[in-house]
Amino acid sequence: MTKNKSVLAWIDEMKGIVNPDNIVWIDGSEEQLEELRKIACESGEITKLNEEKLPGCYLHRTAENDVARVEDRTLICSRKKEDAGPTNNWKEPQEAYDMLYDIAKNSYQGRTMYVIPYSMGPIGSKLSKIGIELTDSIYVVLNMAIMTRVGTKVLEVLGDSNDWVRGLHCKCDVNPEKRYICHFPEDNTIISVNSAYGGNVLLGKKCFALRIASYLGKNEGWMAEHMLILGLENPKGEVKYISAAFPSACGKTNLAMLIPPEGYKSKGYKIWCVGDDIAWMRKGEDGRLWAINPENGFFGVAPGTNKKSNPNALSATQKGTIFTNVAHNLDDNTVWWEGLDKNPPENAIDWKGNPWNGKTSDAKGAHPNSRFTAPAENCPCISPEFNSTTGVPISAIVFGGRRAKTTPLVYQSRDWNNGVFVGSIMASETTAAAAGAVGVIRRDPMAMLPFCGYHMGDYWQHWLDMGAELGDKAPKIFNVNWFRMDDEGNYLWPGFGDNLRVLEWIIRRCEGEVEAKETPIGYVPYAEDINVEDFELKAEDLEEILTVDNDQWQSEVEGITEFYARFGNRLPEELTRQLSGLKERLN
Ligand code: GTP
Ligand code: SPV
Ligand code: MN
Repeated sequence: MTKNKSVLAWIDEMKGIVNPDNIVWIDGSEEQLEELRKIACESGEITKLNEEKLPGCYLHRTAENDVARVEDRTLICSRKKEDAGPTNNWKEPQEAYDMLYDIAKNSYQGRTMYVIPYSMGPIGSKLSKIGIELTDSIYVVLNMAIMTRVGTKVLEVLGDSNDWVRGLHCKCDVNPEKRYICHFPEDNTIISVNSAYGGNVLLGKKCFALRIASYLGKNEGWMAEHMLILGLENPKGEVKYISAAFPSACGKTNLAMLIPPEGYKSKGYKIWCVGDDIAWMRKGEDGRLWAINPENGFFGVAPGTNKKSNPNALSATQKGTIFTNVAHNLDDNTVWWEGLDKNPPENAIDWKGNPWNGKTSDAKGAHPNSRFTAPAENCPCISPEFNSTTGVPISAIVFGGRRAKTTPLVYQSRDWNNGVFVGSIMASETTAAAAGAVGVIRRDPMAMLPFCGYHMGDYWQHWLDMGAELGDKAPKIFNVNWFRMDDEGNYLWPGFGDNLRVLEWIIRRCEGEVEAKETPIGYVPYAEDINVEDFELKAEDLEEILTVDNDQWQSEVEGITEFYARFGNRLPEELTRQLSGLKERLN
């Protein structure tokens, strides 16, 4: 399919290691994908679902030990240890290659090597980048064919260039003891062994589009971020774009596809989804920051997705979708997950593959990190700019996380540098998207803790540098928290569609249309400036979630000081200044 020497030489080298029975190049045609679906159905790797209710949809179950990203086994193999920084696991590159090739040796024996040429971003766009993933899993091929743009056309655009990301995935025997997700930023290379789940193996996603791309972005003067991108259309038909970074399973997909509350909808407000997980952003010719979504599909959290919370996501999953680790309803050969509706199936198979009665069982039918892989074009609110090769201009950047206390519903940073500070001190409760404890507060700067491919201190400096370059055309930076709780553990803010009330305030701030209250941490809305039309939220609850509590922030400062200490002399001085500024304002 290609004469590209660098591609052919690398595939030859990998072939010598993994030793496949045969090689199949993915050309991107529907015929080839359909043939692969048939083979995977025959082997039991995937199950075809009800063609009438869920046309072109399939169910897959991963191994019980392989249901989420594994951060402790994810490594950045830069030549120098200090370049990976204190927040990444590191291994010396040659040692890592030796270890990985030893594990990968002959692992394709009796299997087929699938060669997936893929483009992150619209094929041929100057903002896009190309990768080639080798895998022995049809499930990975089918997912990549939804999540990215794959096939012959990608190779045509690549031509004989050597500018592409190598990705080797070996499922091996899914042994968690030998599972490694390794990145070689200086070699444009990713190697993933002994997993077959999501972000560990769909190498275009977190491995390339964030860990490798963040490193490329630093060297080439652009940004790769764990952000959704949405367009907010007002009744005049003007669309303003917002990008937002929340940690895994903290609401990006939901916000990106939000349905406005009735009052807003009837006036003509609308949300357009450009992306739900990753943004690549660059300074455009007009000096503003422009963003594309490098992906072509949604790998979304299933539990909690329903007609009320996210009808657009649900609707996107009604055809051509792969479901992973949800419950299988045997009565009508469909799928179910916690929070889909109040009517769990009685005659079902749970995510572990065991018979399951949703009416009587206490155990979950779907894994909390079960997911759908749905084509972006299925989404009813997909932006007309989704395939734009130039991307969309960003007016506001929003950070956010899960914080039961401390962080108010929304605040605006004092300026760009203060906004970088706000992103750097983000903290959030952990979720099921990664293996490990759930609900523990941890620092997750810019929602990039598990995804930054180099030293986090240098990454912050890159953010500061981008701001200096963008100058007064830089987007305004905000922070939100949909997850404030009362003392009984109930969410104070209803969230979902009502989050538009906050987005509207953000855009009005960008346009200079509304005053705000200055607090030590930044600018907070006056309660009367949050539109509460047709809204049941009690006035005192709104006041409560807009409150900045000095004592809580004093102890927050201690946590930040401790966190910052880990970065030594690679912590930008500007951030030390920002922290001192916050301390002074609190006193
Ligand atoms: P990744 O795909 O892992 O990066 O996650 P994400 O950031 O896209 O999160 P997603 O939108 O899938 O939401 C994860 C969970 O948070 C789901 O269970 C949602 O129901 C819940 N959630 C999303 N938005 C809100 C909100 O505004 N309020 C509350 N209370 N929960 C929310
Ligand atoms: C996340 O964990 O942030 C995800 C899912 O979006 S995964 O692709 O597994 O990384
Ligand atoms: Mn994500």
